Amino acid sequence: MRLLHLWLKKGKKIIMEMTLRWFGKEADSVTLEQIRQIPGVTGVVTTLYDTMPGEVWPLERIKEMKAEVEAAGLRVAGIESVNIHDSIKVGAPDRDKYIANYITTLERLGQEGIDVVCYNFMPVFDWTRSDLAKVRPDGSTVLSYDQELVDKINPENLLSSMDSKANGFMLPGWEPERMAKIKELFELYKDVDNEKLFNNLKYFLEAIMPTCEKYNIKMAIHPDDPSWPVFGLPRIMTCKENLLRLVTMVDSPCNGVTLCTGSLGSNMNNDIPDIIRALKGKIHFAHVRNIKHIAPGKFDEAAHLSSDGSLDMYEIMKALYEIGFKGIVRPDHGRMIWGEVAMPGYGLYDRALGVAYLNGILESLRKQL
Ligand code: DNO
Repeated sequence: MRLLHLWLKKGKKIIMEMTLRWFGKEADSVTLEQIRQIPGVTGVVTTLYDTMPGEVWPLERIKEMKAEVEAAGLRVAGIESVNIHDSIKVGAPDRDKYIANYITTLERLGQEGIDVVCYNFMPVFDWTRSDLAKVRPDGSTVLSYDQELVDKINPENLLSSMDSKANGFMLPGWEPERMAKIKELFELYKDVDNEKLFNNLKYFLEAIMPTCEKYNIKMAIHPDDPSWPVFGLPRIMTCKENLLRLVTMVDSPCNGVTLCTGSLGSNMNNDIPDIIRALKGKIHFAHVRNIKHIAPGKFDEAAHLSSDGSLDMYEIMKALYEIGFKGIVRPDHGRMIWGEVAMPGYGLYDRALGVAYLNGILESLRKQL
């Protein structure tokens, strides 16, 4: 692995490391062996999928996960995600206990040399879509979002309304254990507004930063997806101003961002290359994908190629390159193509095409700039 890294850092400029998200052998239809064959991919981002937010991760399990990935010739380039217990997000009296557990997990990851942790601070739900398999003219399917449709959904029935199109796979953040107590969860957040959420995030970050600094673990918050409030719940990681507030409110080199182009790009007012430049030095992880705007509050996901969607992927990669970003990058949600049956957004084929395309842009950037 060390040789690989020396190779990555060789040449005119240090370059970013291409990775793929992997959901573990129990849940993922994509294997580590397949991932290893995608040109340029050297690592995966993964997690312990059977742990619940708030639990301490067993050291043995972390070691096993690492060993399994390394046996396939890859490395664990980061964790996506160590999820945050709702008590921390709402600032409940028992939050310190869950923060202490989080710190223990970070220490164990740090001891194992894992140094990027992606997390989110979205209330109740992780990312949200209104359709998990919208058919496009070429027969591929994509995830899509339509605020008008979402406004008609009763969140308490959400899981059953989406499940039929999820190819039998569970979406991250939509675990049945959580959905079973969804009323309680909404109740917990009833007095939490954007300011409280920001304060609770600050409290959490201040508590964990000494540990992160000790082990050089870069915390990379994921933007909210879509980047506006959903189901009346507050959402704060939505725009340049709020991301800058996050990185400045707790001043540590370990406090940073997962720059997710698709999540931030859901809001047409977000200028992604501009956000990237503003966050120079604070981006620890990049999720790079394209989406196609249809109207405000309505978008389809797309192939990674610029001309297939509304984002300029060349300008995005150029901005990352120009700020000297040398962290981990991954393609993000792909279309479902060639008859693949996989977790929506996370099949092998279109994400592999995404990697090839992003690698092509990077090669041309490296040779030109
Ligand atoms: C969606 C993903 C998110 C992300 C979490 C990070 O495809 O990018 O589920 O992993 O928000 O905690």
